[in-house]
Amino acid sequence: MNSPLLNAGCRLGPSCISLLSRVVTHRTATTAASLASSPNTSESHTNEQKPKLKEKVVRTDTKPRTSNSFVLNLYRGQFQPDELFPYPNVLNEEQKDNVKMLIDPIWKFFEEKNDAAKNDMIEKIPDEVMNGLKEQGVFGIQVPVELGGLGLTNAQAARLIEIVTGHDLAISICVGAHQSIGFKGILLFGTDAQKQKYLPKLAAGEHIAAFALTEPAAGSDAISIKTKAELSPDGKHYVLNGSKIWISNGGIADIFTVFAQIPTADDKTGQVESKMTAFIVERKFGGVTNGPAEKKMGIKGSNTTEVFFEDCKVPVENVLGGVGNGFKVAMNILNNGRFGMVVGLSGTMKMAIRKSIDFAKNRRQFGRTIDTYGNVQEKLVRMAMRQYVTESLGFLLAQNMDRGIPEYQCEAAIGKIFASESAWYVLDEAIQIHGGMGFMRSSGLERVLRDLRVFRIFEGANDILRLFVAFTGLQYVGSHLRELQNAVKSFNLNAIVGEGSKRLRRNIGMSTGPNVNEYIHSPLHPSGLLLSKSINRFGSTIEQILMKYGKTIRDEQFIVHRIGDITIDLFTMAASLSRCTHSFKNQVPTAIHESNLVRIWCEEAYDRINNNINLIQNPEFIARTKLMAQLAREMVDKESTVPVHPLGF
Ligand code: MYA
Repeated sequence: MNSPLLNAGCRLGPSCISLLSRVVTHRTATTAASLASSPNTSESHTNEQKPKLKEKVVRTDTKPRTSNSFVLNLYRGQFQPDELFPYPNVLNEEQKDNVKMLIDPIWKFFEEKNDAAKNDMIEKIPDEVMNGLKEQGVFGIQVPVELGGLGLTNAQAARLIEIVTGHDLAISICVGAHQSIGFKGILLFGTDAQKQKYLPKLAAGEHIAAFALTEPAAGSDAISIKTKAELSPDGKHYVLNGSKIWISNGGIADIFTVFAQIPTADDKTGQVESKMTAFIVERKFGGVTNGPAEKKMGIKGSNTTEVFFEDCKVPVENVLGGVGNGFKVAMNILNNGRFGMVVGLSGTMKMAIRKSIDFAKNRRQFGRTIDTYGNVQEKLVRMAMRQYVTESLGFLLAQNMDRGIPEYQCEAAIGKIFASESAWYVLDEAIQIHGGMGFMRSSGLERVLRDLRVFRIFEGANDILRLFVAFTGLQYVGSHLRELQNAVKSFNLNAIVGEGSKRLRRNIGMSTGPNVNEYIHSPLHPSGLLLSKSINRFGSTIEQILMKYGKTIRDEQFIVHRIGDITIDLFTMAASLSRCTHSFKNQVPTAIHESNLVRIWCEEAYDRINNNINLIQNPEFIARTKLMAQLAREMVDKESTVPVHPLGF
């Protein structure tokens, strides 16, 4: 009999499943909430012990991990609707009115009082603009009202961030580095005393904050920072020494969230371990200096500098989130702030689309306005699709965070990747539609393109985040494969039927996948079916990949990167279908237009997914990846391109 379970057993046997289960580690989701509830745990990783992205250790945990994360469950070929359907709608009328009241004055302020082109030219945000933004409350959007902020929820904040970022990316970075990451740690993990002490002045913009993680030798590999914090002999303060680079607001900040290693000797072995820890550091503690403002490609109005700590004394009560929790504090701050980038860049895209439409409607060539040509029409629609999907992702994320969904790190990472790549695409196309005009400074588009370049690099480089999403998903599957292995050993029928029958359906080609269309409005069913088929195929592909590569999958970045791409396509299909279903159900007047954007998006995403799955299963592609690795080595050895010049000299 061709039972899929027996199949798996026959081909590989339970011991092979055991091998699979050892491929991937069991990753425990760490949420802001769980960290906040145990602020003083001293569990830590030393630099030496810490597994790196490229060399994961294998754990022996046997309990399967459960999660409602939509993205994680895709890796099991499952459609987990809880966090996606229906599309959340968290704001009540009063909350909506509160934000609406803020939008107009902020919009007016940007139109009348700020000149983004001038800020770019002088490489500074003028004091009067900074002061105007402070008066509008823009520096304390999410600080509770009783501590002097606007007290907005994530969804409310998202609506404002969209407007700020749509007008001026450099200002958005200044304001975002201040609150999205600079003092976010105090909001998330601060003790009451820390909140009372720091938040009122930060919310008023009287103090500016910065987030100091990156170091010369620790960019994407954030865990290997070298800045040291040593406890003083009287145990009253830590002495901080080290330097940080590319710190947004570094030259203007009064308060820093700084990450440093605390060397700690083990009582028994005497071995020194480093405990990465977050600290709230005031510039006025002394020993804090900064370098000159960096000369950058874009976001020039925002201030970026090196920051140096030299024997800076930080009181022990300024430890943030507990000794040894620094890495998780950093990751949770970044996860929590990412929705801002997603919605903000949606605002940027909208601005560029409006400009492009205005231009195309008025520009006549060959006797017609250019908006009537298919070339331009395709560009406009592709730009609008990307903006729609980004907006759907951003407001899904922000509202899910408001709903208290605890685990959203993969969804946030996908949002960041998708938004930054889409905004780059949209601005590039906007310039193309404008032709020569787009290349001129006066169009205002070349500045935005320059500003946008860094968004694919900072706050987690997209290449690294793609791997992060894929490895997190693979690890999640690993824990369930272990469950299957245990079920085989103990003949647990329920588990076997659960996992096994899915495989059976797949193997005999019966199932078209999970019943996605139950959750989707009927005009969207053809797209729902594509999503359903894709999830099903993805789940079985992940299984096959794990069976084929075992633990060596960690070294297969050519493949893992594409698994990341497939995940992004699946999640964007689902998020846009969810939002559009919401639009139909709520009789939103643009629902039909939205459904047509979503239809094209889903059909094309489906093709990309199949293409990527075919690639990673294709031996010829695998051979090409080996060839590419070899060619890259030859180039690196030669320190240049390899071919001899066609003229021979
Ligand atoms: S700030 C600098 C940004 N820097 C980075 O983002 C660093 C990127 N690096 C990383 O994210 C990590 O090092 C990676 C970890 C992912 C590479 N959530 O074994 P591991 C847990 C929750 O995978 P590694 C800037 O640019 C993981 O589960 N947990 O670690 C500012 C594991 O836990 P456990 C996570 O191989 C720009 C443990 O950590 C996450 O070393 C200015 C170890 O993990 C996660 N994400 O690689 C922007 N990751 O041990 C301004 C890992 O329990 C803002 N873990 O299994 C602009 C905003 C605009 C808005 C405007 C507002 C107005």
